[in-house]
Amino acid sequence: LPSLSESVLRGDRNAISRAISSVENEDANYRTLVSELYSHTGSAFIVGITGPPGTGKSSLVGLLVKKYREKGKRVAVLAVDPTSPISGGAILGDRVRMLEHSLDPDVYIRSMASRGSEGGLSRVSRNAVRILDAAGFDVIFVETVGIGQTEVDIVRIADVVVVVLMPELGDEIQAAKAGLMEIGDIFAVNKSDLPGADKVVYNLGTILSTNDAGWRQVALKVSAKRSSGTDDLVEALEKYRGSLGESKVYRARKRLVDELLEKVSEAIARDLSKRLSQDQEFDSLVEKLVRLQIDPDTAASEILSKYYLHFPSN
Ligand SMILES: Nc1nc2c(ncn2[C@@H]2O[C@H](COP(=O)(O)OP(=O)(O)OP(=O)(O)O)[C@@H](O)[C@H]2O)c(=O)[nH]1
Ligand SMILES: [Mg+2]
Repeated sequence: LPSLSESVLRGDRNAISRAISSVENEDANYRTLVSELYSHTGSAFIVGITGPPGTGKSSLVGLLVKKYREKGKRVAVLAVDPTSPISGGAILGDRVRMLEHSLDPDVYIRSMASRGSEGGLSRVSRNAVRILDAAGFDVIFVETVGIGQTEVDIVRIADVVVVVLMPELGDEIQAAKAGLMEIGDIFAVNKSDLPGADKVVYNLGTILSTNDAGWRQVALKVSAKRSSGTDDLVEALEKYRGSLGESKVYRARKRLVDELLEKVSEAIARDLSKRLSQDQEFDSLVEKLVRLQIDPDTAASEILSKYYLHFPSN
């Protein structure tokens, strides 16, 4: 019998679903699974789709899936919902809208809702993307609602970030306020069938900038309702992908450095607090603090040096 990871590598849908559930629940097998699949990742184009609630992200993803299918690409969609409960209406709605793709064996759609610890969803999404990547999907769309500091840090998962806005939001200030200007590579002003889209694109145009890899942010008008502008969007995505070149490795490296640092610091913090809870010296330092016999910084540096760590100097 082939192992779960072997079945994922063959693109077996059932296996992919089971594997994603495994990383979603962080069950007993998930680490083995990710370690077996990891060397098979790295070839998918990971497209993050974010923006305020209701701007048409899912509708646009549906159309993008269609466009990439026409190019013969295998496409996966991961809809990550950090707020709604497991059976959230929005997710159900997304499923219905995606129904036309549901019979296509080269399209895989999965919704994930928030559960567990903080930062857990980013970790889970990252691993879910790895499974889809290893399963051979050419393009992976990751949809998240972007409202300022969301739990899912899409920039740290995706190769490119599309921010979806709409005219009804008022003006580009909304995007700036929500911190979306920094994370977007492409701004898609959706619902351009409604009045005001040109103004939003125009205003965005005045605040677009060039990132450190030399990519100039672009703003374009789309309408998921009328299926207009999506060719331009695909073209922008492909242009972006083409521009990545060597910097794809550079960006991936940056993401991995972040991930590794995060993992190690989390582990240190957890391990340390476990040890400190059983450390009598810690207790006596607390006692001294209470009696004003030592100040907090000195106490911290004492306890840290005991564990071969350093209190950061300013
Ligand atoms: N007029 C108009 N309505 C649109 C367009 N695209 C999407 N909508 C509508 O906007 C609503 C939200 O669309 P979704 O695709 O669910 O938006 P979303 O950004 O995925 O929403 P959340 O995931 O809940 O944040 C739906 O009622 C869509 O039918 C468009 O181009 N024009
Ligand atoms: Mg949606």
